[in-house]
Formats: sequence, C-alpha cells, structure tokens
Amino acid sequence: MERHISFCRICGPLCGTVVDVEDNKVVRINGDPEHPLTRGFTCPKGRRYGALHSDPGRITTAQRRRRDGGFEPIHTGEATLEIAAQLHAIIDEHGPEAVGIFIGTASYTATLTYTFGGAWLRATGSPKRYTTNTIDQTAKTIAIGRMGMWAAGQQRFDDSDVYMLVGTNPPLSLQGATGFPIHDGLRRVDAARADGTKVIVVDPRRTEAAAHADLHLALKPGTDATLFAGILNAVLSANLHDAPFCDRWVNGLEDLRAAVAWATPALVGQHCELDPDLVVEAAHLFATAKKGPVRSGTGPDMGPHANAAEHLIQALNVVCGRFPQAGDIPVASGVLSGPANAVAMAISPTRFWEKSYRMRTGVMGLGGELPSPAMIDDILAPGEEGKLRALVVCGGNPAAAFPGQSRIVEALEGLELLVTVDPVWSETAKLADYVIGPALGFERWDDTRGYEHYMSEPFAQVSGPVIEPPPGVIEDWHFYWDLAHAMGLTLQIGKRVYEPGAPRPSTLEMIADLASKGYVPHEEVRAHVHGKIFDIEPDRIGPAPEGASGRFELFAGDVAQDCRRAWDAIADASTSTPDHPFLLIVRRNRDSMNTSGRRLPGVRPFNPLFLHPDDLTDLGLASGDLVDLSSKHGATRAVAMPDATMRRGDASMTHCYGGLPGEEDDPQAFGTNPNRLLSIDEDLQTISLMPHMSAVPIRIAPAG
Ligand SMILES: Nc1nc2c(c(=O)[nH]1)N[C@H]1C(S)=C(S)[C@@H](COP(=O)(O)OP(=O)(O)OC[C@H]3O[C@@H](n4cnc5c(=O)[nH]c(N)nc54)[C@H](O)[C@@H]3O)O[C@H]1N2
Ligand SMILES: Nc1nc2c(c(=O)[nH]1)N[C@H]1C(S)=C(S)[C@@H](COP(=O)(O)OP(=O)(O)OC[C@H]3O[C@@H](n4cnc5c(=O)[nH]c(N)nc54)[C@H](O)[C@@H]3O)O[C@H]1N2
Ligand code: SF4
Ligand SMILES: [Mo]
Repeated sequence: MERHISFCRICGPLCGTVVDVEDNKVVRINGDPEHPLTRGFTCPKGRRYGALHSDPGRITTAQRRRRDGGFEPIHTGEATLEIAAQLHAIIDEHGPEAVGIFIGTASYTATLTYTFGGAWLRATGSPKRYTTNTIDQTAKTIAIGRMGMWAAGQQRFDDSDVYMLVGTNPPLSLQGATGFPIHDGLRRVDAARADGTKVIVVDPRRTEAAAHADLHLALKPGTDATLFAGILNAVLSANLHDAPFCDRWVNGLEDLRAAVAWATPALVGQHCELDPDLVVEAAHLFATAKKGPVRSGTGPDMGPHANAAEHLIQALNVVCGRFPQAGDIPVASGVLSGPANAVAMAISPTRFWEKSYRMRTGVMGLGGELPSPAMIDDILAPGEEGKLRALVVCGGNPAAAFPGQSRIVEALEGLELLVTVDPVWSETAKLADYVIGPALGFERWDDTRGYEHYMSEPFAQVSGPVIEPPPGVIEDWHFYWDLAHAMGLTLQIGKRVYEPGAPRPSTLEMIADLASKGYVPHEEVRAHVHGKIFDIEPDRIGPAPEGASGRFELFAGDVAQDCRRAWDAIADASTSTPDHPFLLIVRRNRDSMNTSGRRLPGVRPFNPLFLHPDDLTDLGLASGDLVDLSSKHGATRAVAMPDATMRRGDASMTHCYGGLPGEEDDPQAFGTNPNRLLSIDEDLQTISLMPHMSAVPIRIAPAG
C-alpha cells in the first residue's frame, strides 16, 4: 500500500487528504491532520471520492449515441474528431452563434478547465457562454451593475467586529464567497465571538451558522427585501450611517431614505413574521459596529424578489461604509495569483447588460455570459437566425440543475449536437450525442490558485496524480485543446497564443505558468506536500487615485420599480397561498455537491423534505413517509422527515436528486428533484432572468 498526501477536488475548501492506494485503486481517504487549514477535517462525500474513481459505472472512454438511441464506446480521439467536424459544419452553415458552452460547477476545481473552456469558446467567435451563475446568485451581479462596487472588495472577517450573514450557511455549504471562515470555521467564529465580534444571521431556518450567532432573525422566506428596507430605515432614521463615506462616494442617499421610510419596525415585523424589536436590534448592532459587512448567499438570491433583496442588502454596506480602506489587508492573499493591486474607491454602476450581446429573442447578455434560462428559447424559439444548435457542457448537469426540468430536457433534446464531459451517466449525459470521460481529481495535477480568494490565510498547495487514470479518459482541458486543434482554432490565454498543432504543455507546466505572477514560486509551494501558510506580506490596499470620481448610486432608475413591486407583494402576503400553504426553501446537505456524490456508496441516496416536527404531525405523517408535493408549476414525490431547525410552515429540501422525467421515480432510492416544482419561464427576475427557486409556495399531502 502507498500513502499519498493530496487534497480533495469536490468543493471549495479543497480539504487536505491522506490517500491510501493499492493496485492503482484508492482504498481509503482520511483527513490530513498536517494540513494547516483543514487539520484533518473531511466530509462524507470527500471521504468517498475515491469510490468515484473506481466506480464500475464510471465513463472510462468516450461514448457515442447510436441511431437506436443507445450508446457505444468510441476512442476519445476519434470522438473528438467527429465532434470537431460537426461543430465546424454547424459554424460554416450558421455562424459561430450556433455553438455554445455550459460551464458547470465541476469546471472550477479542475485548475485549467474553466480557462481552456473559455479560450475555446472565444476562438470559435461565439458569444454563447452559459454558466450556473444565472441559476445561483446573479442578483449580486445585477446589484453591482445598478449600484456600483468598491474596487478593493470586502472587509475581512478577522478585521470585523460585526458580521451579518443572509441566506447562507457557510459551516455546511463551506462556500467561501461570503468571507465567513470555512476552514475550521465554527471554532474560529466562536473564538472571534469570545473576543467581542457579533454575528447576525438572517435565515428562516436555525442553521448551523444561526446556532453560532448572537442574533438570529428567522424571517418568513422571501421577505428579505422588506426586512432590509426596515433595517435601512432604522439605520438612516437614527443617523447611524457613515456620513463622511456617503458624502465622498455615494449618490441617492436621500432617495433611499425617503423610499424606505414606510418600513417601520411594526410593519416589517408583521410582513416578515419577526419581532419588531429584533429588526431594530439588528440594525443598531450592525450600524454601531466599526467594521464588518453584511454578506449573503443563495437564500435571498433564489427568492421571489432577488434583485430588490440583494440591492437593499448591498445598500446596507454602502450606507455604513463597510469596505476596506487604504492600508487594510485585502481578503485574498494571492500566494499563487499574486497582488490584486486593489485601491480603495467606488466604481460607478455600468449597467453592463445594456452594452452586451443581444440574443435573437431580445434577451440581453450579462457582460461575458448569457442568462441560462434564456438558453431554452435560444434552442427552441421559432426562427433560424442566431439559434443555438450545438452545446458543449463541462462539469455541469443542466438536465438536473435547471428549474423546470421538463423544459431543459426538451431544449437539450432539440439540439443538433450535445456533448458533455462527465465521469458519470448524469441526466445530461443520458441526453447527449457524445460523452467524454474526464480524468478525476486524484488522477491529475491541480493547485489551489482558483480558490485563494476564499482562504483567510496566505495558503497554497499543489498536488499531483496519486493513481493512473483509465486509458480512455482525458483531462478536461485536453478535450478543449484537442477540439481547438481539430477545428483549426488558435487558443489565447492572456498573452499566451497556441496555434493549432502547437506542442501541448504538460498540466504541471501549464498550472505553474498560470501561477507565475504569484508571491511564491510554484516549485516552492510543491515542496510543501501538506500545503503551507506562507509567511508573506500581501500588498496592502492602496489609496484612491487623485480625482477618483466613481460613486455608488443607491436608488436609481429601475431599482425603485423592483423594490416597490417586492414590497407590495410581500405586504399582500402573496408569498404563500391557501392552495399552496407551505414555502419550499433551499438548503445544502453534506452528502452531495449538487449532483456530485449523491450516488456514492455509503451516503444517503435521497434528499428528504424537511418539516418542523409539529407540521409533520399535523399532516398525519411519520418520519420517512412519502409525500406528494405540488406547486403551480408541477408535482413530484418526496420522503418527509422532521427537522426542529425549521420554522413552522416552511419545507426545505436540497436539489439535484432524482432522475429524468419518465424514468422510474423512487424517492427513497434516488431522491427528488425539486426543480419539477419550479419554472424557468415564469416569475423570473428582471434583467438576469434568475428563476424563483426558494420561498416557493407548495402543497404537501400524504402520498396517495
Ligand atoms: N455540501 C454541499 N456544499 C455545497 C453545495 C452542495 O450542493 N452541497 N453547493 C455549492 C454551491 S453550487 C453553492 S452556490 C453554495 C451555496 O451556499 P449557501 O448559499 O451557503 O447555501 P445553503 O447552505 O443552502 O444556504 C442557503 C440558506 O438560505 C436560506 N434561505 C432560503 N430561503 C431564504 C430566504 O428567502 N431568505 C433568506 N434570508 N434565507 C433563505 C436557507 O434556509 C439556507 O440556510 O454551496 C456550495 N456548497
Ligand atoms: N432547485 C434547486 N436547483 C438548483 C439549486 C438549488 O439550490 N435548488 N442550486 C443551483 C446552483 S447554486 C448550482 S451551482 C447549480 C449546479 O448546476 P451544475 O453545475 O450544472 O450541476 P452539478 O451537479 O454541480 O454538475 C457537476 C457535474 O460535473 C460532473 N463532474 C464531477 N467531477 C468532474 C470532473 O472532474 N470533470 C468533469 N468534466 N465533470 C465532473 C458531475 O458528475 C456532474 O454531472 O444547480 C442549481 N440548481
Ligand atoms: S467534498 Fe468534503 S472533503 Fe472534499 S473539499 Fe468539499 S468539504 Fe472538503
Ligand atoms: Mo451554485
């Protein structure tokens, strides 16, 4: 048996692992106690990641769809040539807009995939770049586009004396984007609290984060836009905002003040189902602190009024001036990515979508990408000009992850060519014309550069293959490289230009090259197998250049309409209806990372519908009973279970379980896809087309 030190590639924390290998097979994975950040921690799916490598159902060579609908194995090189020829023919006949890419979640942990996927798409000349962003947290991007942003990013947790989290549960999702500590996070949070830092959590559920908070606002789901109007009103009417910051960097303070004046604690408490005193207490605790931001996750962004909610959440940071200043340490240490050259100044809103590519359906692009919900009509809407005909998916599973599952399935089936790069027979792979089997994490070189901005310390690690990949698989980025070569396309990454036929660098050479601006040489990082917190002094945030004229716009243009619509709807209590009395909200579980891991041996193969124990009893249900769920968009079946952290009247369930419509449905064996209760056509946000995915009215009944 050989023992290797490595790190897990399933999700953002990139936990340190000790990997035992026998006969080229991973037989055991334990947490690496010498990893300076994760110190021995792993989660259930991480400990079973080895099983994915040796899964008998793994796609170990390319697969091609036969005329009869089944698949046949094909040499990966041959498949690539056939795909290249078909893409070439489609572009020749219809132009580059006919081809597109969908970048899924697993494109991020393979260090080179995202970069090369983007380079390949650019080389085709196509603007059709779809990502998960627009079924995740686009309201943040829209808020930036309408309000502006701070060039130096956000304040660090370690520098904060208050930290407010809205609709995110980092102790479980381990999503580092909120700046809340994810490595040994709860211990660090408790230590900071013992030192006086106040943590405020806004979440309908008493999550792990809420259980470690000083103040928990268990609001009614979908009412964040009203809660934050109330918090802003409480801050502004007590003049607790940062007036010098607002004078220097902010427009529209008086407009915002007037717009939220209606949001008294009493009204807000009533609409959000909260004690009015809590609203005032949260506002005062936040605004009277010296440093520390409000940061949010998927909860408010998947809600019915995401754009309004996220705008008002971000507005609280702006009015309280909660941004790092010259001399502060930036959030990201950048061991491998190098200095961020951040300066302390506002950047005015750009409404970038107005200058973006316009789709044939009239939908606006969002800078470098298109709203994923618009992909359905891009494929299916009548008319030939500008239509999407061929799609390459990598590290994603849109057939399971998109709201309104039957619509995405219909769209994917309407393509002339669907290619996916996936190690397993995902729902999307089952619909594809070609499936390419990729090398997995323990079979390739990766470094931590892509996730450095989530790490609170100047940490870096590089890890190489610990087992040989099956002969028929290729690395994700090799697929794009080979495809470009076969299509005669030149790949460009920064100043690097790779003509077709250029010798391909090794993965290690490539990742080292991309890290060449780092503070520490790649070889030096490599020498520390467990990874290391480097003793570097990252560049401090610089002062604003003289005459910096950027300003936030707090309440301009269509923001007012979005907010009024949200406030009116919440006041009408139209977030739940007599026909659909429960509100379905999102959550994550430890067993899976979206669809990744949900079928690994030893993890729970299904996603329960969690209810408050009293709601379960009132419905005449016991733990484990089957329930029929319905919404105004669709119906499905699930396994009900009690969860005392729930509010009464809410139901929560994680996503991306179940199979394709029409496949044998067995909620106990495969789980449930809540996307069948959602729509990708109705109740979309303005601009981003973000669907309504949380706080969704549903009916729950014992299975009949
Ligand atoms: N184990 C595991 N980890 C994951 C993932 C996974 O599938 N499994 N997925 C990864 C991905 S892709 C992402 S984007 C991140 C997401 O990371 P997070 O955003 O932290 O995800 P959640 O833990 O679901 O937290 C969302 C919270 O929002 C709350 N919520 C629901 N509706 C509302 C609402 O209307 N208002 C408010 N204020 N809160 C609400 C829910 O109760 C829940 O606690 O997690 C990543 N990490
Ligand atoms: N109802 C509901 N729907 C949701 C959400 C929700 O909260 N509720 N969350 C949304 C969010 S935040 C997101 S990000 C999306 C997720 O949407 P996607 O990113 O499309 O879904 P994943 O399941 O993460 O897709 C990962 C795929 O990559 C494959 N894979 C694993 N390892 C590798 C690898 O090394 N290389 C390659 N090429 N492939 C690999 C996996 O088998 C899987 O098929 O779902 C969204 N959908
Ligand atoms: S899957 Fe688990 S072990 Fe792997 S990086 Fe994520 S949290 Fe860590
Ligand atoms: Mo996500």
